[in-house]
Amino acid sequence: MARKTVAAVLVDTLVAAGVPRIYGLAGDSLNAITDSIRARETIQWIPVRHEETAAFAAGAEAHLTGQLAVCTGSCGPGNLHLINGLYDCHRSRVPVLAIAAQIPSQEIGSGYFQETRPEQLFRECSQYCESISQPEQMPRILEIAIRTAVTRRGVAVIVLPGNIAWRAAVSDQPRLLFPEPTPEIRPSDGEIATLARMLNDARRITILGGCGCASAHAELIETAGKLHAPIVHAMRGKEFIEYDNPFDVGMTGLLGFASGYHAMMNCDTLLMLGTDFPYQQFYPAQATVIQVDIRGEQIGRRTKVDLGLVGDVKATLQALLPQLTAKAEAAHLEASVEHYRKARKGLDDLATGEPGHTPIHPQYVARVLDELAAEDAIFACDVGTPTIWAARYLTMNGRRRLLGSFTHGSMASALPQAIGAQASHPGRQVVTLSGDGGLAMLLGDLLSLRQLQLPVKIVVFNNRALGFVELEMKAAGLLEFGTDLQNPDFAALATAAGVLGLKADTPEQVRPRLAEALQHKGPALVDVAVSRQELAMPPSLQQDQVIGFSLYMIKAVLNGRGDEVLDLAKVNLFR
Ligand SMILES: Cc1cc2nc3c(=O)[nH]c(=O)nc-3n(C[C@H](O)[C@H](O)[C@H](O)COP(=O)(O)OP(=O)(O)OC[C@H]3O[C@@H](n4cnc5c(N)ncnc54)[C@H](O)[C@@H]3O)c2cc1C
Ligand SMILES: Cc1ncc(C[n+]2csc(CCOP(=O)(O)OP(=O)(O)O)c2C)c(N)n1
Repeated sequence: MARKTVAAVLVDTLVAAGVPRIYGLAGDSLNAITDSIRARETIQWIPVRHEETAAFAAGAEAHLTGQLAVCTGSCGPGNLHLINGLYDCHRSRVPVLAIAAQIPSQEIGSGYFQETRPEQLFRECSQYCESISQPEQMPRILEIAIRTAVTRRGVAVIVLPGNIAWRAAVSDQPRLLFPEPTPEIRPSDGEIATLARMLNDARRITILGGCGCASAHAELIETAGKLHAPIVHAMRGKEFIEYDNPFDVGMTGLLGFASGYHAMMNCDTLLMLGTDFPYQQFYPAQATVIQVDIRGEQIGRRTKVDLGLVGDVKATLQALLPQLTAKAEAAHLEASVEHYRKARKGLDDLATGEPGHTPIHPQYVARVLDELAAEDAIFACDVGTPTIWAARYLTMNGRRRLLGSFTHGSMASALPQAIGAQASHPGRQVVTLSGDGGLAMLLGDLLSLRQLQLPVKIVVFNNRALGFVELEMKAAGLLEFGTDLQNPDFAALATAAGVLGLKADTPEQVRPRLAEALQHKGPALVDVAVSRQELAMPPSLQQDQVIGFSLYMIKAVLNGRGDEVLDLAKVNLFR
């Protein structure tokens, strides 16, 4: 019997590791791999129009499932296109394997057609990045790559020359077929006792939770209940923390709620659980800070820390809870929750759509979408103002999910992430909140929705501008420049691409068009004409108050309400 090729062993190893599909774009140097996929029914090839889409899609799948997802690109420009999506996966710490095909091995070093150095290019956005230069390395190098991606939660890249992929393999089967290890990681007993003592002695505790709380909802709520602690969340924690949470006081940060900001600033002890919330200015200067993170190297990156503990949030809280004394006083919690109620109402009041009043408030679009979307919808929002609307108006319930390029902060993530979400979750409703700039950036993959029969719903917040950048320019006192977008009729464009294309130009059209799109069996796009200058500067503020205070201005402006400006200025600038 003929020996298997290296590519066949590669594909068999991925199948044995439970990989159901590979996102990519075919090319000569990938032929051995795509040919092996073609011959198998246990793994699917998902063709996209741009390799960046493949990487974002794999990242979305990995985030939603927690399992390894795979993308690939052909040699030179093909795999180079993966890089921005892979950076996003790397920064979001999702287990993704990228297969970077390489030029024929005998040509490496000669400046050959399409020659690049993937093992150097991808090193910075990966946990592991190695080349396979001879058949003897397969499947061992691939298995090390898989184990690294899974255990270190990140990107692994293998570089494989097309000619080596066609060679006869030496070993013909995967070697690592053990179940996924699930160790429990928590601080030592002595550290837990110290943590309990510090929390029992504190008076005004605020919890800042992030996506490290993903599997610890019950423990988090019980801890907050005992400590009478308001819970602020960082953006990537929203989907795991906000729901069924009587202690929720919203998000902090530039896009956050004033209540989240104040709950952090007014505490005497801040308990950070599974978060790497990046903005130093939003941490309290005087409070005692305790940080729990599964990775020791994350501790103390953003603020000074008085107690740093390495552990999984769930396991740590489980060990801690029996040692906590329930607090009697709840003034800090009550004030924070009341502030949140007011902040929430303030934002809800902005999300109106009076008939005949154009242009449409984007907040209204997001609120109606939130109402109409399925209880288990998967949302993907673009970087730009759609991030703001998603953070403020999408209600999480423990079943809904939220995807975005939150840490890498790349435009154009929503459509490709939606492709990965829909491919890996065929029965689920997948909806994007797309910027007009973001959608245009990877527009080619609109075509993939029809080709792959993925019923993704795209909602375009069409403000005819790079709106978020305009806002930043305004806040910095600059004149807007280079932010105009001359857009096509996105609905007509969608129709031409075989996608149901709808338009909403007035507030009264928003609900019926969104409903029609969500009910449509196939892919659909709703082009909504939203206002460009939604977050106007407050009229009561004089120019001289603004100069030099751009951070606080942007914070206040992004908070959505002018009246927050003076409030925040008082607290932050003049103390
Ligand atoms: C335009 C734009 C504006 C933004 N504005 C804001 C804003 O105003 N406010 C905001 O909050 N964010 C904002 N973000 C997002 C922000 O950049 C960060 O990505 C986000 O705040 C990080 O959330 P996180 O701490 O939950 O996740 P991460 O940064 O991913 O941190 C999670 C941490 O948890 C640890 N961890 C993982 N699993 C566990 C576990 N089981 N147990 C213990 N630890 C664990 C990890 O090691 C990591 O340190 C914005 C993003 C964009 C694109
Ligand atoms: C790839 C990339 N390029 C540029 C930026 C800088 N940037 C951040 S938001 C934004 C504007 C996004 O515009 P659009 O998608 O139209 O959304 P809007 O803010 O107008 O709603 C830009 C240019 C970025 N984050 N990523």
